[in-house]
Amino acid sequence: MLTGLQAQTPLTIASTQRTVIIDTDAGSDDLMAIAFLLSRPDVRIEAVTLANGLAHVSAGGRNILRLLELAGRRDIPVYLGRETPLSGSAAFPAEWRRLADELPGVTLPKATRSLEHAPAAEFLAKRLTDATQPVELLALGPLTNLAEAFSRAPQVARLLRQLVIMGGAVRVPGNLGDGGVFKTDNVTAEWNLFVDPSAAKTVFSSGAPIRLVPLDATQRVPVDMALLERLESGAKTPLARFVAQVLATDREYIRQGFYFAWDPLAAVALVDPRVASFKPIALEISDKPSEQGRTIELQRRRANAQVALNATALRFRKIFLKTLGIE
Ligand code: AGV
Ligand code: CA
Repeated sequence: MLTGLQAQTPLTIASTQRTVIIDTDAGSDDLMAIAFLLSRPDVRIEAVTLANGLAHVSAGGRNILRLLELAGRRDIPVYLGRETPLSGSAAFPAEWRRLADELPGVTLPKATRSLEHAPAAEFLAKRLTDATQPVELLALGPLTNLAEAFSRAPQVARLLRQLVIMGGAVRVPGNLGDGGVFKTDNVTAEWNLFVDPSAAKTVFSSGAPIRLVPLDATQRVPVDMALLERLESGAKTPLARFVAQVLATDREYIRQGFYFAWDPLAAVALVDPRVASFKPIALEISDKPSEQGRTIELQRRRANAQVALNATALRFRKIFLKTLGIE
């Protein structure tokens, strides 16, 4: 039975729908975040851009095309970014990249269309210049494409309605050593900002209205076996079944306690910031080799980001599962 509110939804969609561009490195939790946003009637995804990170951009782009095919959204264009960071040669572990490229055990339809020809940064710089159509940006991987777009057209950063970023570790340790896969002495950086620290520097000094979802918040929202099992048994829609399958590719990390709702939490925070508590903070990105990509808190400086220092796992699960139609 429809409640009064649900019955009215079609009337309210047009006026309250937000326009979002997603920049992603197409890891398993990126795909969960995108499936979540594809399931929200209050969100209009305008485009997806691929950043070099977990997946290689071309493999990630193909996977996104297939996810959009599954969702019946062949109208959303997909653009590829460059294949390397703006500087340095940091990269995610090869095994993680293979999982993201190949998505073993995930069934998706074939794509019936192609990627766009324009590079991601060119599309972003052009699109964001149009101030009459304000847009929100959700960044789920290294910030390479955004930095490139902001360097091409510096004015566009301030034209953004909101820039939600998953990345950084402000008052908690970094996650480069999680699971012992990557050997490093850097205990302060988070992966996304570590992979392209100069891009992160550019974005954090761009003047964009940043809402940051760092490890401080995501570490409060672990994905455990119970959540995976609930998704596996409760999924009734194609997108929910996809989320269960894609999450299962990381079953081992979930079992070991190294898997968090990183990008899904950022996606939920974009539509409902009450899932976390945000505080204005002035942040700078370190490029010292021993702490490359670290988010450093500056005192007595004007805040350049609203930073989530906490999050509510219960609220996250409720919104995420409900949107995917899981009781
Ligand atoms: O640091 C968080 C970022 C998120 O954007 N990623 C995963 C999310 O896409 C890196 C990461 C940390 N631990 C990982 C990661 C793991 N065990 N497997 C894959 N990626
Ligand atoms: Ca990601």
